[in-house]
Amino acid sequence: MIGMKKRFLAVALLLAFAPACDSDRNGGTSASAVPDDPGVSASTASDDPVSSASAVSDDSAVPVLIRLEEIAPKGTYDRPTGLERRFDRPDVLYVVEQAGRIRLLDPSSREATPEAVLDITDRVSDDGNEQGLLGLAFHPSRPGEAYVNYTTKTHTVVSRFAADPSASDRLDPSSEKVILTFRQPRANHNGGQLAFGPDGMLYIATGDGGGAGDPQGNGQDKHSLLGKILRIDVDRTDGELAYSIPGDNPFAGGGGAPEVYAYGLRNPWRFSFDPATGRLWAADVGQDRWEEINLVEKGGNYGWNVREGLDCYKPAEGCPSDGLIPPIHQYGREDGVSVTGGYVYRGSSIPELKGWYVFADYAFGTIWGLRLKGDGTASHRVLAESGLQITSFGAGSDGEIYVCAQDGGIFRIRNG
Ligand SMILES: [Ca+2]
Repeated sequence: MIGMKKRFLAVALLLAFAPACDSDRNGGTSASAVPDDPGVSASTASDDPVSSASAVSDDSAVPVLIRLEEIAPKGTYDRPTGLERRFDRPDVLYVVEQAGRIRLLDPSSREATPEAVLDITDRVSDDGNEQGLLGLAFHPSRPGEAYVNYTTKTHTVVSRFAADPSASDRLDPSSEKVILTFRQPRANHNGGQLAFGPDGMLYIATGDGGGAGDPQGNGQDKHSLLGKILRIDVDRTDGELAYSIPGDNPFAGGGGAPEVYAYGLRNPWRFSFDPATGRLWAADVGQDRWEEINLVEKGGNYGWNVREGLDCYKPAEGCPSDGLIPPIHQYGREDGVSVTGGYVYRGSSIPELKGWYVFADYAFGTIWGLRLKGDGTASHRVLAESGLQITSFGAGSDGEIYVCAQDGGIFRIRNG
């Protein structure tokens, strides 16, 4: 556990990294650790079979260190931003490329130029560092149906593509149906993750719209779609909408945008559902100090831009805490500058890692494991220093976790 003394060091590092904070999705942060605050409610923690089964008070049951098995060498993919799967094709994966392509990944055959499943580079803008094709989710029961999240120069677009009738492995670029689109005031902080939850709803991560410190206050604005995790039902339309609002969304009856599921987020860069517990884990990239891991609950307010991690942000002192859910974990500038969220490990090749949430720092390349303890707090440890710029993770149908590197390499986490 990192001590508070490191915060002094973090101040110096903060100065070094500060100019980068607003120009990319990197935010920064300093020190550590498990908060004294009630990070997660006891009821949330107690229904986790993993944490309750391993309710130990120390970290003696920590997993072994891991190694990264190269599945595709660098240069195979073009700036991957995600790695997804569809339920009817358990043996292959789909790599999302920032410029606007989706390519197959067959771990059993190392193709130098993997087949393109979809190419929408004609409508995706990746001019900005954080723009591009940022998310993909296949429908959980109609596998030929894909949902993507990308940016144009001015907007986020969430749309659906159908299978190519002449080649069911491919998606038909002419079949695009825009589901939801909204303006992005700046090029950065676009979120972009898509995932279907255990409830069959489509969850969408959006950033705060960019600009240092969330100048428009989007994170706390319940009526804005920015700085949120949204939840929509794509199986039903509603009047002009290409989707419908789940009846139990927090603001389905008013008080905010009905699509909002959770708010107070800055730039949630990758979220995932733990298939064993249904929990939604989200990493939120920090501004100047703290990178966060959050357990996201319906209607939850994760604090930005009132707070950055556990600290006050606006106002800098005396900020309120009522109703704000602190991160389950945060780390600071001496440990990294931009968190990349991952997955809870549910594979079988590393038994000691089962139930641990695996995540990384994009710039430092450190990969951590974090688990909930019986008391609802979290403990974490370094699993590997990868030396990679880790843009995203992915989980195979077997629960094994994959790593996407900025240089186009793909790796699988293996027992060290
Ligand atoms: Ca927060």
